[in-house]
Amino acid sequence: MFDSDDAEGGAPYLLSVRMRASREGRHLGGAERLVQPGLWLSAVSSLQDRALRYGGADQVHIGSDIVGADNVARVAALPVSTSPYPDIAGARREAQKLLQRCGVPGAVAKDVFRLLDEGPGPGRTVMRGAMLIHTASGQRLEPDPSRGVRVSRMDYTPRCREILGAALAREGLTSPRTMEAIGIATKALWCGVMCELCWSDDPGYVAGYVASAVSGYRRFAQIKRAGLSTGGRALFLRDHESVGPVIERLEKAAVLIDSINTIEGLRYP
Ligand code: WAQ
Ligand code: MG
Repeated sequence: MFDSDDAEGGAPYLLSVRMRASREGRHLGGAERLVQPGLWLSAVSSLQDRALRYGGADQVHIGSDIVGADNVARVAALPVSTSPYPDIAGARREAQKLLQRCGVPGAVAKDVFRLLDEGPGPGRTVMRGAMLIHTASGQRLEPDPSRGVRVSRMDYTPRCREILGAALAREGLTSPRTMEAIGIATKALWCGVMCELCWSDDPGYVAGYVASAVSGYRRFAQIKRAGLSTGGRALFLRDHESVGPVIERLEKAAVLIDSINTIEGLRYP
């Protein structure tokens, strides 16, 4: 563990900066930062870079909200580990086992794999946010099935970003997607989500993960077939969890990731 950065300064508020990029009205992707006021412009500029990486964007929106510093929770990043299975079948077997450990029945897990392969939105489209799924029954709970639920208002402190980034780079993990995904998964679990399954809708990005309190962020080098423009996120909720407050936290609660468990934690378990 290391202490949270005092170097961040004690401003009474942070800025939540959010980017979304689209082409011909179709969502390409989004990303976000949560920063001290002095880092606002560099956050905007990093999100602009990120938007241009999608390629083909014809519209980029970047907006900022002010968040009172007292309302920012500080959490540790989930420990990260990589599955030894390099192939899709092995990855999905392990992913299903990890989900089952959290109470997701095998049949529900398989259904969700199929949804992510086909496109989980209406008419087999890609969603902008995540599916919310009732763990036991597999029932879909997100109010808007094409938008889904966006996990929002989370970021790393500058020092944590640096340390986690360096640790991931030592494992050969240099894509900004990995850090972003660890951030999303960390916040989702903090909000009361039981476990998450994710892979990208980018046809060239075949890695994915399961995140849960028992497995941490368990990464699979290849969990989808290359060339598919489908993917998404499934956030599983416990039976008794009421959906409204979880959505409110996922979308609105501000979370700063200020520590990682240990560098060795990257090889957990
Ligand atoms: N909140 C909820 N859902 C989201 C969010 C968000 N902030 N961002 C993306 N999604 C959903 C949406 O449905 C996208 O279609 C889908 O997830 C995939 O998004 O190397 O890059 O940005 O360890 O394409 C996972 C592996 C990469 C990372 C995931 O997702 C690694 C990825 P993408
Ligand atoms: Mg994408």
